[in-house]
Amino acid sequence: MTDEPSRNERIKEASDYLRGTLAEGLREEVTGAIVEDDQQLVKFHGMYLQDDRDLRSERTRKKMEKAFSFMIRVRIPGGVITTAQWLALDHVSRTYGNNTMRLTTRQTVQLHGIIKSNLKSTLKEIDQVLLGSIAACGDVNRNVMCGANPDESAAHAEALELARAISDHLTPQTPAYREIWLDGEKIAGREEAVVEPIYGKTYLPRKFKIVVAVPPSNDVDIFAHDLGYIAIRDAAGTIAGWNVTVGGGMGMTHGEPDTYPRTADLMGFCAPKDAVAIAEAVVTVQRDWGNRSNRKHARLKYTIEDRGLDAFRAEVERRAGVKLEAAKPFTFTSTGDRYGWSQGTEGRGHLTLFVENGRIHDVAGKAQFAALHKIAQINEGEFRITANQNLIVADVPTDKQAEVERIAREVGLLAPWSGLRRNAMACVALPTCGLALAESERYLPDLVTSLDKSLAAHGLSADDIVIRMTGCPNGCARPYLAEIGLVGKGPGRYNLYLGAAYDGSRLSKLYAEDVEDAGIVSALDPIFAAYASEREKGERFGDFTIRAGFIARTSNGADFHKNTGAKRTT
Ligand code: SRM
Ligand code: SF4
Repeated sequence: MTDEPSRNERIKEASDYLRGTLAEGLREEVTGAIVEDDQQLVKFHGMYLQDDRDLRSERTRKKMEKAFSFMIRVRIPGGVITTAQWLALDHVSRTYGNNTMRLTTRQTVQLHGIIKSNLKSTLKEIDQVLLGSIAACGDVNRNVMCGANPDESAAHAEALELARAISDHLTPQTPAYREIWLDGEKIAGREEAVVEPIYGKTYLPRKFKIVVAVPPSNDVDIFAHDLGYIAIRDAAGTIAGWNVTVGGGMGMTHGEPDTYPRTADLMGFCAPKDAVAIAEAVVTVQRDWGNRSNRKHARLKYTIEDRGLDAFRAEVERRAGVKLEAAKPFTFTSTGDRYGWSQGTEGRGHLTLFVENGRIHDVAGKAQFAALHKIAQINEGEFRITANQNLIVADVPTDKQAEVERIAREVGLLAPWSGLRRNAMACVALPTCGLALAESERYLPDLVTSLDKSLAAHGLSADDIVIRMTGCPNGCARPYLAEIGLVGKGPGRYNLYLGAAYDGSRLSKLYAEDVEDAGIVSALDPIFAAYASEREKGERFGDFTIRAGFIARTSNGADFHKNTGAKRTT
């Protein structure tokens, strides 16, 4: 392995703080695409060049260029968006996009299908409601997540404040976004220390993800992220400080065992006043210590594996000028959302809706896009996007609650009864994701219907079991933290993972390889049967699969690929 900087490092270095030739490429009318180096840079501006993979072979046959368009990912710290902002995104999706909005596993909205010539108009409209897409993707800190748990209103407010403060502090400072997309004046020739005081010219070695969790809910899946904060409350219920976690991540590559998912380590406890300084220090240590030659080994999780947690903590403490205390006790109970109404403050209510795999569109009998448009008009408050791709209509006054509920119910946005579907999540995959090896979002709903039949036969329909699917091993729906994880291997084929913890604290392990549709149901059916008859009181499905001998326990990342222990087959 060479220590030469990777190609992406050279692109960043030469980009003049993320400008590259994007402005020129936008003016180029002979193609709907942009040049290769700019395809990497545009990610830092929150966009991906994609093509409709359903149309690829037809267009190749007709000797046409691929059906190129862009995906724009908006930056929404904590997933909290005003209904006015929602309506603006709704409008740009209908005007420039593909008439859908996609809630993501990082509490943001993605708009797909925007052609090159409409990018600037789209981003200008988004800017008018004080939203943007800078750093929603790329080698920088991404959208900062915050537990959406509607039952914890007071703590949620403090957690959201921290998420927003960290997000603001770590937003890239380059004027490139404003110049290119919003026709801002070109500001050139400033010193690096002024342009990007935290990131410098080459930004981070890889993407970086931060979350804030409010126990007992682990709805943000804190252990899947580079950096996390767990709210620790005092006797009065206010936040006394934060446990800090580092080194989580999901991505891996099939057949490459030195790539693996990893759950974050607890690094210590910090006072509220030090939380942002700790974030900056963690980011700059990773900036300087992270691997810049091999992008498959460039996430913080590998830096921590390579250098050790103690050395990493010492360097963070030195840079932040803060001595971390020992982590405080906390308990997480689940990673799921709490559907239905929750009581807010001042008589207002929060309604958590079920949005299957985060896809909001109007299909026959289920005009969910239109319904949410109506709800956003009625409720002049906020929407909160959850890390499970769902939506909370927040702060609904008493006199509007019945109407909001009626509209949501009519289009199937209230939570389904099946415990599996309530806890299901799938990544986007085909047709837009260029990395997908198999279907995910378009397939999981049908698979859940088949699995529900099997669960019903064993009397398990109402049991909460977490299932997640991705179209490739990158892990965008965090499948290795699901009690049932399905990861695309090739068209119609999936690897089946079992044994993760319901509270999101333990990874799963590979149970069966290359399984197809009916094979998934027949692999799981005997395990459901055994769970129904042998489980102990309150025992979760993931824990049961380990105790009953179906799968070995994974202790952490490096252990993920080791298949230790006997496997019970029926
Ligand atoms: Fe992701 C790449 C979609 C959350 C790990 N992810 C992609 C791309 C951009 C494909 C690409 O690079 O060309 C996908 C675009 C699909 C499309 O057509 O829209 C994509 N990721 C998504 C979303 C939309 C999935 C979803 O269904 O909601 C999520 C958007 C999050 C956001 O709003 O910011 C999304 N991605 C995640 C998560 C989960 C999370 O962040 O909590 C992970 C695992 C956690 C982690 O980062 O370790 C994740 N995405 C990846 C990876 C693997 C990274 C790695 O360390 O190996 C890639 C590929 C890469 O970076 O090379 C990737
Ligand atoms: Fe695409 Fe793979 Fe992410 Fe799914 S997990 S959205 S297939 S990159």
